[in-house]
Amino acid sequence: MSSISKFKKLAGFSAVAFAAMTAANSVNAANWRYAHEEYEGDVQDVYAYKFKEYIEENSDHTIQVYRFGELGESDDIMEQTQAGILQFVNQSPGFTGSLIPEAQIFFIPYLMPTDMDTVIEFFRESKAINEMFPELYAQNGLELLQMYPEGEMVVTADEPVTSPEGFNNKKIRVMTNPLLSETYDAFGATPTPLPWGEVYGALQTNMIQGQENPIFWIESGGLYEVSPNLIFTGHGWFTTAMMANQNFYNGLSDADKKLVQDAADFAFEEIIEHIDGLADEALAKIQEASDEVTVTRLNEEQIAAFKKRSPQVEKKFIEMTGESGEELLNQFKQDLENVQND
Ligand code: 6CS
Repeated sequence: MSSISKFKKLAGFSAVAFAAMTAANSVNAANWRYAHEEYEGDVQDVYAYKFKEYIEENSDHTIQVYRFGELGESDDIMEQTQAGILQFVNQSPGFTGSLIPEAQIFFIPYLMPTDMDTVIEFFRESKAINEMFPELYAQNGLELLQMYPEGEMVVTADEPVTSPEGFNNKKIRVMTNPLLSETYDAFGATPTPLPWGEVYGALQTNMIQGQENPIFWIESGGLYEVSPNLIFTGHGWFTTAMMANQNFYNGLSDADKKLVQDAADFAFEEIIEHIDGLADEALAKIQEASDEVTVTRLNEEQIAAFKKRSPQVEKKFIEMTGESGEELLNQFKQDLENVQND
């Protein structure tokens, strides 16, 4: 056989093999749907796009990301995930707390430290976060892939507040879990649970007089325009969680399960970098955009007056969650102690 015909035969074989390989890949390649609760460029969006980037660079699968409002409110995207319409969802414990009562642990005030490095180490090391929570989510058909912090909680109100008395007769919007209502009740306010989509309008029309959220969100959602007094109470961190429908996850090959886990870890590392300095940048943007904004940082004595109200919320948490909540709380405290003593 001449070398030309040998080459032709080889080329023909390669073309067939290549076509067969491509067909096999496209049979295995999936398009996975992933919804989160925020807008373009916000923390959950950055996480989702980093997850997508990893999956798409390391497999033939693709990820379709849906942002806030595209598929409804936070509770809607959770329902769609439990029903298997979506494969992945990012929902914060602020909403999941009504489904998984133990997830409300993040709303016991002054449980979490304010220092960011300690908080991040806690998320990395905590047995409560990395071993106990996945079991609780699994009981609800969810494969918990990552819990991560978004930023320190800051309260905004219609006037600067420095004491629990200052919150009297103020309706403060809370996410829709019962423990967070207990927290604001303990803080002296009238808690008002609302889904996110109603918050800006309710502040604008004075149906509510305040709310709490991390600074980046107060900036990106324009909340400072309608609730310009920022109060740093130091009482907690906004935490969120990314998960998969468990039937979908269990049906994946071992290689795809590893891919998903690795993508979740990759996105976590990226998000830790992303949130570093984010609050300061967002505060600077707010102060540049508005001269109505005030910033109040509570001093130790003022914080102590709020902190004094924390044990009653902790008691409520145990009442709401029973033995499993108490066990989780004990482990959570132990994990915090471990990272604080490092
Ligand atoms: O306050 C809320 O409801 C929203 N806050 C943040 C930071 N992310 C999503 C959530 O829906």
